[in-house]
Amino acid sequence: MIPFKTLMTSAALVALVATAACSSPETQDTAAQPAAATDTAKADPARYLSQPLVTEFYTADPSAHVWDGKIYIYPSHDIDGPTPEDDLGAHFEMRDYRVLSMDSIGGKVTAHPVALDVKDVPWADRQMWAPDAARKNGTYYLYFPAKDKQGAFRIGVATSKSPVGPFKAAPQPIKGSFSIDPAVFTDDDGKSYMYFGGIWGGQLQRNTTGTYDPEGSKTDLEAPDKPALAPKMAAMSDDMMEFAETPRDVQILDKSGKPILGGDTDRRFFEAAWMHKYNGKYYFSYSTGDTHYLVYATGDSPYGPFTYQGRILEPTEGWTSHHSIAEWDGRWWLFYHDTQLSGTTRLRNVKVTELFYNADGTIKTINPMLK
Ligand code: FUB
Repeated sequence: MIPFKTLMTSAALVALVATAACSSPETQDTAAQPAAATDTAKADPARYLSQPLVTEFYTADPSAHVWDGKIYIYPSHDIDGPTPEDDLGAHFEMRDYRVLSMDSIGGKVTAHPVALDVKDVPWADRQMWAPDAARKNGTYYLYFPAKDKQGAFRIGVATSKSPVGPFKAAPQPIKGSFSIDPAVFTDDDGKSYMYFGGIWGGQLQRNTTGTYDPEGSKTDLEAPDKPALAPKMAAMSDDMMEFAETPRDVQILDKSGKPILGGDTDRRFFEAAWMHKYNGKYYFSYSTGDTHYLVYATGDSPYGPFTYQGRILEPTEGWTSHHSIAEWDGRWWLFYHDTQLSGTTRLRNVKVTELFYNADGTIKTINPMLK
Protein backbone atom coordinates (compact mmCIF):
# COMPACT_ATOMS: atom_id res chain seq x y z
CA MET A 1 0.00 0.00 0.00
CA ILE A 2 1.06 3.55 -0.55
CA PRO A 3 0.44 5.20 2.81
CA PHE A 4 -1.85 8.18 2.44
CA LYS A 5 -0.94 9.66 5.76
CA THR A 6 -1.36 12.99 7.35
CA LEU A 7 1.78 13.62 9.35
CA MET A 8 1.25 14.96 12.83
CA THR A 9 3.83 15.52 15.48
CA SER A 10 2.66 16.41 18.99
CA ALA A 11 1.26 14.44 21.89
CA ALA A 12 -1.74 12.15 21.94
CA LEU A 13 -3.41 13.85 24.81
CA VAL A 14 -3.50 17.15 23.00
CA ALA A 15 -5.24 15.53 20.06
CA LEU A 16 -7.70 13.69 22.21
CA VAL A 17 -8.62 16.68 24.32
CA ALA A 18 -8.91 18.92 21.28
CA THR A 19 -11.04 16.39 19.48
CA ALA A 20 -13.27 15.58 22.41
CA ALA A 21 -13.85 19.25 23.08
CA CYS A 22 -15.13 19.74 19.56
CA SER A 23 -16.96 16.48 19.23
CA SER A 24 -20.70 16.84 19.62
CA PRO A 25 -21.59 13.26 20.67
CA GLU A 26 -20.89 12.47 24.29
CA THR A 27 -18.92 9.25 24.50
CA GLN A 28 -18.87 6.70 27.27
CA ASP A 29 -16.46 3.82 27.44
CA THR A 30 -18.01 1.03 29.48
CA ALA A 31 -14.86 -1.10 29.54
CA ALA A 32 -11.54 0.14 30.85
CA GLN A 33 -9.25 0.99 27.95
CA PRO A 34 -6.07 2.99 27.68
CA ALA A 35 -6.22 6.37 25.98
CA ALA A 36 -6.10 5.96 22.24
CA ALA A 37 -3.28 7.71 20.44
CA THR A 38 0.37 7.34 21.29
CA ASP A 39 2.33 9.33 18.74
CA THR A 40 0.20 11.94 17.19
CA ALA A 41 -0.31 15.64 16.93
CA LYS A 42 -3.08 18.08 17.27
CA ALA A 43 -5.36 17.75 14.29
CA ASP A 44 -7.47 20.81 13.84
CA PRO A 45 -11.04 19.48 14.22
CA ALA A 46 -12.34 22.38 12.18
CA ARG A 47 -10.78 20.83 9.08
CA TYR A 48 -13.13 17.83 9.22
CA LEU A 49 -16.75 17.54 8.17
CA SER A 50 -17.53 15.47 11.27
CA GLN A 51 -15.83 14.37 14.47
CA PRO A 52 -14.87 10.91 15.78
CA LEU A 53 -17.70 9.09 17.54
CA VAL A 54 -15.30 7.49 20.01
CA THR A 55 -11.98 8.84 21.23
CA GLU A 56 -11.12 6.27 23.94
CA PHE A 57 -9.96 3.62 21.48
CA TYR A 58 -9.62 3.23 17.74
CA THR A 59 -12.45 2.07 15.50
CA ALA A 60 -12.86 1.54 11.75
CA ASP A 61 -15.06 -0.05 9.08
CA PRO A 62 -18.38 0.95 10.71
CA SER A 63 -21.36 -1.24 9.81
CA ALA A 64 -24.47 0.48 11.14
CA HIS A 65 -27.92 -0.97 11.77
CA VAL A 66 -31.05 0.46 13.31
CA TRP A 67 -32.88 -1.99 15.53
CA ASP A 68 -35.86 -1.00 17.68
CA GLY A 69 -35.11 2.67 17.02
CA LYS A 70 -31.55 2.46 18.31
CA ILE A 71 -28.38 2.75 16.22
CA TYR A 72 -25.80 -0.03 16.55
CA ILE A 73 -22.38 0.24 14.96
CA TYR A 74 -20.23 -2.85 14.39
CA PRO A 75 -16.71 -1.54 13.75
CA SER A 76 -13.27 -3.03 13.56
CA HIS A 77 -11.30 -2.37 16.75
CA ASP A 78 -7.95 -1.02 15.57
CA ILE A 79 -4.87 -1.60 17.71
CA ASP A 80 -1.28 -0.51 17.42
CA GLY A 81 0.98 -3.42 16.58
CA PRO A 82 4.58 -4.09 15.65
CA THR A 83 4.06 -5.16 12.03
CA PRO A 84 5.29 -2.66 9.43
CA GLU A 85 2.82 -1.40 6.84
CA ASP A 86 2.70 -3.41 3.65
CA ASP A 87 0.53 -3.70 0.54
CA LEU A 88 -1.37 -6.66 2.01
CA GLY A 89 -2.50 -4.93 5.18
CA ALA A 90 -0.37 -6.97 7.61
CA HIS A 91 -0.41 -3.92 9.87
CA PHE A 92 -4.15 -4.33 10.54
CA GLU A 93 -3.67 -6.71 13.48
CA MET A 94 -7.04 -6.42 15.18
CA ARG A 95 -7.93 -9.08 17.78
CA ASP A 96 -11.48 -8.35 18.91
CA TYR A 97 -14.71 -6.47 18.33
CA ARG A 98 -16.59 -3.92 20.42
CA VAL A 99 -20.04 -2.65 19.51
CA LEU A 100 -21.09 1.01 19.73
CA SER A 101 -24.66 2.12 20.26
CA MET A 102 -26.56 5.41 20.18
CA ASP A 103 -30.14 6.41 20.88
CA SER A 104 -29.83 9.20 18.34
CA ILE A 105 -27.37 10.60 15.86
CA GLY A 106 -25.37 13.25 17.67
CA GLY A 107 -26.33 11.80 21.06
CA LYS A 108 -24.34 9.81 23.59
CA VAL A 109 -22.25 6.98 22.14
CA THR A 110 -21.95 3.90 24.33
CA ALA A 111 -18.92 1.70 23.72
CA HIS A 112 -19.76 -1.80 24.91
CA PRO A 113 -17.27 -4.35 26.28
CA VAL A 114 -15.55 -6.86 24.01
CA ALA A 115 -18.20 -8.72 22.01
CA LEU A 116 -15.93 -11.35 20.44
CA ASP A 117 -12.22 -12.08 20.84
CA VAL A 118 -10.10 -13.98 18.34
CA LYS A 119 -9.03 -16.37 21.12
CA ASP A 120 -12.64 -17.55 21.32
CA VAL A 121 -12.90 -18.38 17.62
CA PRO A 122 -11.59 -21.95 17.21
CA TRP A 123 -10.63 -21.66 13.53
CA ALA A 124 -9.27 -18.10 13.50
CA ASP A 125 -5.66 -17.12 13.97
CA ARG A 126 -5.42 -13.35 13.46
CA GLN A 127 -6.58 -10.14 11.82
CA MET A 128 -10.21 -9.64 12.77
CA TRP A 129 -11.12 -7.25 9.95
CA ALA A 130 -14.32 -5.42 9.00
CA PRO A 131 -17.44 -7.09 10.49
CA ASP A 132 -21.16 -6.73 9.96
CA ALA A 133 -24.25 -7.91 11.83
CA ALA A 134 -27.79 -9.05 11.14
CA ARG A 135 -30.88 -9.88 13.19
CA LYS A 136 -33.41 -12.61 12.64
CA ASN A 137 -36.08 -14.04 14.95
CA GLY A 138 -34.55 -12.47 18.05
CA THR A 139 -30.99 -13.65 17.39
CA TYR A 140 -28.14 -11.34 16.41
CA TYR A 141 -25.49 -12.60 14.00
CA LEU A 142 -21.99 -11.14 13.86
CA TYR A 143 -20.17 -11.85 10.60
CA PHE A 144 -16.43 -11.31 10.53
CA PRO A 145 -13.36 -12.07 8.41
CA ALA A 146 -10.21 -13.44 9.96
CA LYS A 147 -7.16 -15.33 8.77
CA ASP A 148 -7.16 -19.03 9.53
CA LYS A 149 -4.07 -20.96 10.63
CA GLN A 150 -2.97 -21.25 6.97
CA GLY A 151 -3.13 -17.48 6.47
CA ALA A 152 -6.26 -17.60 4.30
CA PHE A 153 -9.07 -15.16 5.05
CA ARG A 154 -12.40 -16.85 5.81
CA ILE A 155 -15.67 -15.44 7.06
CA GLY A 156 -17.01 -16.51 10.42
CA VAL A 157 -20.32 -16.14 12.18
CA ALA A 158 -21.11 -15.72 15.87
CA THR A 159 -24.46 -15.39 17.61
CA SER A 160 -25.95 -13.61 20.59
CA LYS A 161 -29.34 -12.78 22.05
CA SER A 162 -28.11 -9.21 22.54
CA PRO A 163 -27.13 -6.80 19.73
CA VAL A 164 -24.02 -5.84 21.69
CA GLY A 165 -22.89 -9.36 22.51
CA PRO A 166 -21.07 -11.23 23.84
CA PHE A 167 -21.22 -13.40 20.72
CA LYS A 168 -20.46 -17.12 20.53
CA ALA A 169 -18.57 -18.14 17.42
CA ALA A 170 -19.43 -21.14 15.28
CA PRO A 171 -16.56 -23.66 15.41
CA GLN A 172 -15.85 -23.44 11.67
CA PRO A 173 -15.91 -20.56 9.17
CA ILE A 174 -18.91 -20.36 6.86
CA LYS A 175 -18.53 -23.21 4.37
CA GLY A 176 -17.38 -21.91 0.99
CA SER A 177 -16.45 -18.49 2.38
CA PHE A 178 -13.23 -16.68 1.53
CA SER A 179 -11.80 -13.14 1.42
CA ILE A 180 -13.01 -10.25 3.60
CA ASP A 181 -15.55 -7.55 4.43
CA PRO A 182 -18.89 -9.34 4.79
CA ALA A 183 -21.97 -7.11 4.57
CA VAL A 184 -25.34 -8.72 5.14
CA PHE A 185 -28.40 -7.06 3.66
CA THR A 186 -31.95 -8.14 4.53
CA ASP A 187 -34.54 -7.31 1.91
CA ASP A 188 -38.15 -6.31 2.56
CA ASP A 189 -39.27 -9.93 2.04
CA GLY A 190 -36.98 -11.08 4.89
CA LYS A 191 -34.39 -12.77 2.65
CA SER A 192 -30.77 -11.99 3.56
CA TYR A 193 -27.73 -11.82 1.30
CA MET A 194 -24.05 -11.55 2.07
CA TYR A 195 -21.82 -9.36 -0.12
CA PHE A 196 -18.09 -9.76 0.44
CA GLY A 197 -14.59 -9.64 -0.96
CA GLY A 198 -11.53 -7.49 -1.32
CA ILE A 199 -8.50 -7.49 -3.60
CA TRP A 200 -4.80 -7.16 -2.56
CA GLY A 201 -4.76 -7.97 1.22
CA GLY A 202 -8.34 -9.19 0.96
CA GLN A 203 -7.09 -12.10 -1.19
CA LEU A 204 -9.92 -12.15 -3.76
CA GLN A 205 -7.28 -12.60 -6.46
CA ARG A 206 -5.99 -15.70 -4.66
CA ASN A 207 -9.40 -17.36 -4.67
CA THR A 208 -10.22 -17.45 -8.36
CA THR A 209 -10.22 -21.25 -8.65
CA GLY A 210 -12.32 -22.11 -5.62
CA THR A 211 -9.25 -22.92 -3.53
CA TYR A 212 -7.03 -20.42 -1.77
CA ASP A 213 -3.68 -20.10 -3.56
CA PRO A 214 -1.05 -18.69 -1.17
CA GLU A 215 1.28 -18.16 -4.13
CA GLY A 216 -1.32 -16.23 -6.12
CA SER A 217 -1.11 -12.61 -7.25
CA LYS A 218 -0.34 -10.01 -4.60
CA THR A 219 -2.59 -7.44 -6.25
CA ASP A 220 -5.38 -8.34 -8.66
CA LEU A 221 -5.81 -10.23 -11.95
CA GLU A 222 -2.95 -8.15 -13.43
CA ALA A 223 -5.06 -7.64 -16.53
CA PRO A 224 -6.00 -3.94 -16.72
CA ASP A 225 -7.92 -4.35 -20.01
CA LYS A 226 -10.07 -7.21 -18.71
CA PRO A 227 -13.11 -6.99 -16.43
CA ALA A 228 -12.04 -6.26 -12.87
CA LEU A 229 -12.29 -8.91 -10.20
CA ALA A 230 -15.87 -8.90 -9.00
CA PRO A 231 -17.05 -8.80 -5.40
CA LYS A 232 -19.08 -11.86 -4.38
CA MET A 233 -22.56 -12.43 -3.00
CA ALA A 234 -24.73 -15.28 -1.83
CA ALA A 235 -28.16 -15.67 -0.29
CA MET A 236 -28.01 -16.75 3.34
CA SER A 237 -29.62 -19.94 4.64
CA ASP A 238 -32.78 -19.61 6.72
CA ASP A 239 -30.78 -20.03 9.93
CA MET A 240 -28.30 -17.31 8.80
CA MET A 241 -25.34 -19.60 9.57
CA GLU A 242 -24.43 -20.68 6.03
CA PHE A 243 -24.58 -19.68 2.39
CA ALA A 244 -27.73 -21.01 0.75
CA GLU A 245 -25.96 -21.07 -2.63
CA THR A 246 -22.50 -20.96 -4.14
CA PRO A 247 -21.21 -17.38 -4.07
CA ARG A 248 -21.53 -15.61 -7.40
CA ASP A 249 -20.01 -12.48 -8.94
CA VAL A 250 -21.55 -9.07 -8.31
CA GLN A 251 -21.46 -7.52 -11.76
CA ILE A 252 -20.57 -3.82 -11.88
CA LEU A 253 -21.17 -2.26 -15.29
CA ASP A 254 -20.60 1.14 -16.79
CA LYS A 255 -23.49 3.10 -18.27
CA SER A 256 -23.08 1.39 -21.65
CA GLY A 257 -23.48 -2.02 -19.99
CA LYS A 258 -19.80 -3.03 -20.16
CA PRO A 259 -18.01 -4.41 -17.11
CA ILE A 260 -15.73 -1.98 -15.27
CA LEU A 261 -12.16 -2.93 -16.18
CA GLY A 262 -9.31 -3.87 -13.86
CA GLY A 263 -7.30 -0.82 -14.92
CA ASP A 264 -10.14 1.57 -14.13
CA THR A 265 -8.90 2.13 -10.61
CA ASP A 266 -11.16 5.12 -9.99
CA ARG A 267 -14.23 2.88 -10.35
CA ARG A 268 -13.31 -0.78 -9.93
CA PHE A 269 -14.19 -2.72 -6.79
CA PHE A 270 -11.44 -2.98 -4.19
CA GLU A 271 -13.17 -3.79 -0.84
CA ALA A 272 -15.81 -2.60 1.69
CA ALA A 273 -19.03 -3.85 0.05
CA TRP A 274 -22.32 -2.46 1.37
CA MET A 275 -25.90 -2.81 0.18
CA HIS A 276 -28.88 -0.60 0.94
CA LYS A 277 -32.24 -0.03 -0.66
CA TYR A 278 -33.71 3.37 -1.43
CA ASN A 279 -37.01 3.95 -3.20
CA GLY A 280 -37.11 0.35 -4.41
CA LYS A 281 -33.60 0.43 -5.96
CA TYR A 282 -30.62 -1.56 -4.73
CA TYR A 283 -27.49 0.49 -4.04
CA PHE A 284 -24.25 -1.51 -4.02
CA SER A 285 -21.45 0.66 -2.63
CA TYR A 286 -17.75 -0.04 -2.12
CA SER A 287 -14.24 1.37 -1.78
CA THR A 288 -11.90 1.78 -4.74
CA GLY A 289 -8.94 1.14 -2.40
CA ASP A 290 -5.79 2.66 -3.83
CA THR A 291 -7.71 5.62 -5.30
CA HIS A 292 -9.49 6.12 -1.97
CA TYR A 293 -13.06 6.74 -3.14
CA LEU A 294 -16.33 5.38 -1.81
CA VAL A 295 -18.52 4.82 -4.87
CA TYR A 296 -21.82 3.16 -5.75
CA ALA A 297 -23.71 1.35 -8.46
CA THR A 298 -27.46 0.70 -8.63
CA GLY A 299 -29.62 -2.20 -9.77
CA ASP A 300 -33.13 -3.64 -9.71
CA SER A 301 -32.37 -6.86 -7.84
CA PRO A 302 -30.14 -7.80 -4.90
CA TYR A 303 -28.30 -10.02 -7.41
CA GLY A 304 -27.55 -7.12 -9.74
CA PRO A 305 -26.25 -6.32 -12.25
CA PHE A 306 -25.36 -2.90 -10.90
CA THR A 307 -24.63 0.18 -12.98
CA TYR A 308 -21.90 2.49 -11.76
CA GLN A 309 -23.33 5.87 -10.74
CA GLY A 310 -20.64 7.91 -9.02
CA ARG A 311 -18.87 8.83 -5.81
CA ILE A 312 -20.33 8.91 -2.34
CA LEU A 313 -17.24 10.11 -0.47
CA GLU A 314 -14.09 11.82 -1.67
CA PRO A 315 -10.81 10.52 -0.14
CA THR A 316 -10.53 10.69 3.63
CA GLU A 317 -7.31 10.90 5.58
CA GLY A 318 -5.70 7.47 5.92
CA TRP A 319 -5.18 4.87 3.19
CA THR A 320 -8.43 2.97 3.64
CA SER A 321 -12.01 4.06 3.20
CA HIS A 322 -14.90 1.92 4.43
CA HIS A 323 -18.48 2.76 5.23
CA SER A 324 -22.10 1.82 5.73
CA ILE A 325 -25.34 3.60 4.94
CA ALA A 326 -28.43 3.47 7.15
CA GLU A 327 -31.73 5.27 7.54
CA TRP A 328 -32.57 6.69 10.92
CA ASP A 329 -35.47 8.98 11.79
CA GLY A 330 -36.43 9.38 8.13
CA ARG A 331 -32.97 10.65 7.13
CA TRP A 332 -30.00 8.82 5.61
CA TRP A 333 -26.58 8.59 7.19
CA LEU A 334 -23.11 7.68 5.99
CA PHE A 335 -20.91 6.00 8.57
CA TYR A 336 -17.23 6.11 7.59
CA HIS A 337 -13.77 6.41 9.09
CA ASP A 338 -10.61 8.44 8.83
CA THR A 339 -7.42 8.86 10.84
CA GLN A 340 -8.09 12.22 12.48
CA LEU A 341 -7.10 11.04 15.98
CA SER A 342 -3.85 9.29 15.10
CA GLY A 343 -2.61 10.45 11.70
CA THR A 344 -1.76 6.79 11.13
CA THR A 345 -3.41 4.46 8.63
CA ARG A 346 -3.68 1.52 11.03
CA LEU A 347 -5.40 3.54 13.79
CA ARG A 348 -8.70 4.86 12.57
CA ASN A 349 -11.81 6.47 14.07
CA VAL A 350 -15.42 6.12 12.95
CA LYS A 351 -17.66 9.07 12.09
CA VAL A 352 -21.12 9.77 10.77
CA THR A 353 -22.52 12.42 8.48
CA GLU A 354 -25.84 12.91 6.72
CA LEU A 355 -26.19 11.60 3.18
CA PHE A 356 -28.47 13.32 0.66
CA TYR A 357 -30.06 12.08 -2.55
CA ASN A 358 -30.88 14.09 -5.63
CA ALA A 359 -34.41 13.92 -7.01
CA ASP A 360 -33.30 11.26 -9.55
CA GLY A 361 -32.02 8.97 -6.78
CA THR A 362 -28.33 9.72 -7.28
CA ILE A 363 -26.30 10.43 -4.16
CA LYS A 364 -24.76 13.85 -3.55
CA THR A 365 -20.99 13.39 -3.23
CA ILE A 366 -19.62 14.20 0.23
CA ASN A 367 -16.27 15.85 0.89
CA PRO A 368 -14.98 14.70 4.31
CA MET A 369 -12.65 17.68 4.64
CA LEU A 370 -13.75 21.28 5.12
CA LYS A 371 -10.29 22.72 4.58
O1 FUB B 1 -9.86 -2.89 8.61
C1 FUB B 1 -9.09 -3.76 7.82
C2 FUB B 1 -9.42 -3.57 6.39
O2 FUB B 1 -9.13 -2.23 5.99
C3 FUB B 1 -10.87 -3.73 6.05
O3 FUB B 1 -11.29 -5.05 6.04
C4 FUB B 1 -10.90 -3.03 4.76
O4 FUB B 1 -12.17 -2.76 4.26
C5 FUB B 1 -10.11 -1.78 5.08
O5 FUB B 1 -10.89 -0.81 5.72
